[in-house]
Amino acid sequence: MTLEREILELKLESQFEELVASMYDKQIDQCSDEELYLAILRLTKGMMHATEPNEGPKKIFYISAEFLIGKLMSNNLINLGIYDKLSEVLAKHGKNLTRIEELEPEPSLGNGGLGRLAACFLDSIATLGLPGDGIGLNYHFGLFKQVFKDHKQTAEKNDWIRPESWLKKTDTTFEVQFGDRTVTSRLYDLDVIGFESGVNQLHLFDLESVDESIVKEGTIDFDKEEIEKNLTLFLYPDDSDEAGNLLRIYQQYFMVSSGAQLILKELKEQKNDLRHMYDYAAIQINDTHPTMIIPELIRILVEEKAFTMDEAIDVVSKTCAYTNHTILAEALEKWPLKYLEKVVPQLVPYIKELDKRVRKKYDDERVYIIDKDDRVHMAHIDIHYGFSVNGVAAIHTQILKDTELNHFYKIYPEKFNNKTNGITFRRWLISCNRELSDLIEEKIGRGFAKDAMELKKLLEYKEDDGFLDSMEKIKQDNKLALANYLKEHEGVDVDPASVFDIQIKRLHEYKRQQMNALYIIHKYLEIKKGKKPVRPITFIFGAKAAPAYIIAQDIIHLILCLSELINNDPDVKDHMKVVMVENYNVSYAQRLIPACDISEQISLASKEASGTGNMKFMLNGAVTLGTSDGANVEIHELVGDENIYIFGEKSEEVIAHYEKADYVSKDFYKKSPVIKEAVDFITGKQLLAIGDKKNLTRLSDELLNKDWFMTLLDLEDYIRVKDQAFADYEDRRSWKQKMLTNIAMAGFFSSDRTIEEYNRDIWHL
Ligand code: 26V
Repeated sequence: MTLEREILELKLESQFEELVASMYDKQIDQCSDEELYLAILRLTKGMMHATEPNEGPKKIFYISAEFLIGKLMSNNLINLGIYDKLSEVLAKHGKNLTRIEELEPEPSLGNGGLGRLAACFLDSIATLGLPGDGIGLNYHFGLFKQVFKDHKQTAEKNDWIRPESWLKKTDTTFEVQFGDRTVTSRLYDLDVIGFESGVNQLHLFDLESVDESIVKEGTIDFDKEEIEKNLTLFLYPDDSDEAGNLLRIYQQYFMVSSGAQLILKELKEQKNDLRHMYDYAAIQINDTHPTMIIPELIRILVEEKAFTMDEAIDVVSKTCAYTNHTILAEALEKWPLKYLEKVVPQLVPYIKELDKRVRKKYDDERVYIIDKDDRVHMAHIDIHYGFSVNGVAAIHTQILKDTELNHFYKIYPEKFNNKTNGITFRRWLISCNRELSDLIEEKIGRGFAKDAMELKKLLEYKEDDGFLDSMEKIKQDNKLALANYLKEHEGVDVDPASVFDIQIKRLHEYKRQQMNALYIIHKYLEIKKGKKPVRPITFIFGAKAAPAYIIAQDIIHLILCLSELINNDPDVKDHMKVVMVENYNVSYAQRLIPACDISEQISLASKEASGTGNMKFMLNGAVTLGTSDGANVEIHELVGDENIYIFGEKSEEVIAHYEKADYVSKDFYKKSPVIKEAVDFITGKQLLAIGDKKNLTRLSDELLNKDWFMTLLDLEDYIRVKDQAFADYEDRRSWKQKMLTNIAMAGFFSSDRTIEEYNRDIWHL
């Protein structure tokens, strides 16, 4: 331990005691957990405030509609280097830091991977000592809170903001002008502390006139037209109708206008020459949601800073870079021009000008910004008027180049680059699986916390039974802890000696939770026929579905009905259990991932841009069962055939099915008795006795008549390979070696590596 650290730790105890005394006039042992939570919050905020900011000549602004930061206490304490000491101090007074942390409300400022990636990136940017701030929105109720009623998902608001929180209200306000009104935005800041490094900021803008009371109790319903009151209440409100879509555009412009004003204000304060903006700032546009920052910056430079149009376009294009996170057509934003005319009429002439310039240069409708139906393709603005376009895993970037964005790739090959996603090991190992992290440290030292590639050193222990056993013991303890938690929170008994098979991610047909459900039906029927698995299996799901996404709701309904049927069937319940956890979120992920044996990554090949859950599971010693999609491909390359279970058709084959339109799900149903039996079960007597006929029939019809994401195509291969994985699990020594290889090879997926690449190739800070 360095002298500096020793002094810090010595001081910490007295500092905390004094703080508690000054706040409550009590000693630590006399305080409630709530009181201690607030004291730790104050201590941590104070220490972060006192930490040097990361500084340098150029700064990255990461602008994103989502920052799925999760609870912050543990992470901030770890990054400040005081987690263990504080834990010890509290324990001395009979207090438990883990229990205290439970009191922290979890903000849900993101949907899933895209938002969580942004949060991991902020951690890595700060850890690498790079100057870089996030820009986003301060949604009061974030994404909804999921509550199950009658085996269906219902949505309630998640109010996470308390009088005392990590948020710091600032004096900075901006006017944001819309076509039909002007509102005021106020800046709230969150300190982002790097691991043993400096501090950056997450800037979250809020609507000054926001009114929480317009949301009806126990729902997420509110008047979508009351923009002055609702603008920052929810993340991505229901976009199934026009009012919802307009609200999204209002939100996006609110973020972009506030963000642009903030960036220009900073540049001015530092007396930087706007004509060389790109020497001082890079703006990373996280998916298309913040795209309007491009025309907005151009507009400001022209109208307020006396730039010519050519100059403004040139400067802005050299400052902005775009990350694509999906190839799903329905997720690529195309706003009707008439919506933009209503919400942001001041941007429309600029968007038209940008389109005109494209049309003058390229005689190809596919690259126009405004299409023949007067829809504005947001990604096209980013690609033409940004200097970099990146995908988020090798295969994803390749698909962008070869098919989805091929006509752009032909014009701008130099702009395209890949940045395979990553995760922060501080949260996804050190914080969520302290025992494993300590075991690793015992063997190879603590270097891996900052240089993740050091994990490779673990390969030396592949034949070390002592080490393999310790690793297995930790997994077993984590499973037991999860089983207890599930008992308490979901009211279900699971056997900690069973295999834990986990699929946690947003609910979407392309992610194919329905295929997993069909496997479960198949297994259930086998057990009923007397074919019992050698070891019981626990199937765990966690997923929220967009409220307006009907089939996704039906899939949740199917899983919840299966869970009801199976967990109560006396012939079956000792051999398998199905659990769908309620309100899956970051904190839940931190409990589930360390306890997982088999990580389900079963998207239809070509559809999952990267996935990041796959990386978190691998790092915690789970073995992947997956398709050749997203980052699974890179995991496969790293760990080799022996240490992963890959099945299903490859992306080229899938893409060819779409091109030829030759996939007919009914054919698979007719040809395979196993498939037929499983699909028929969805609308069979047993499930209809539990569930809702309308939902189950609709889902079954969808699978038989459309099945756009080709569930039945891969089902038989999925069953075969999954059964193989369960069989191999019984060769305990070799399974432990698979676990070890996965952990040891996970270093590549550190978000520190990803951010180093962004900086090296794109930002040049
Ligand atoms: C958005 C929407 C919005 C409208 C309706 C349907 C729909 C479907 C998907 C999306 C996804 C938006 C982009 C996204 O979240 N992509 C995720 O980004 C992660 C981080 O790069 C990546 O790991 C995931 O594979 C990718 O799905």
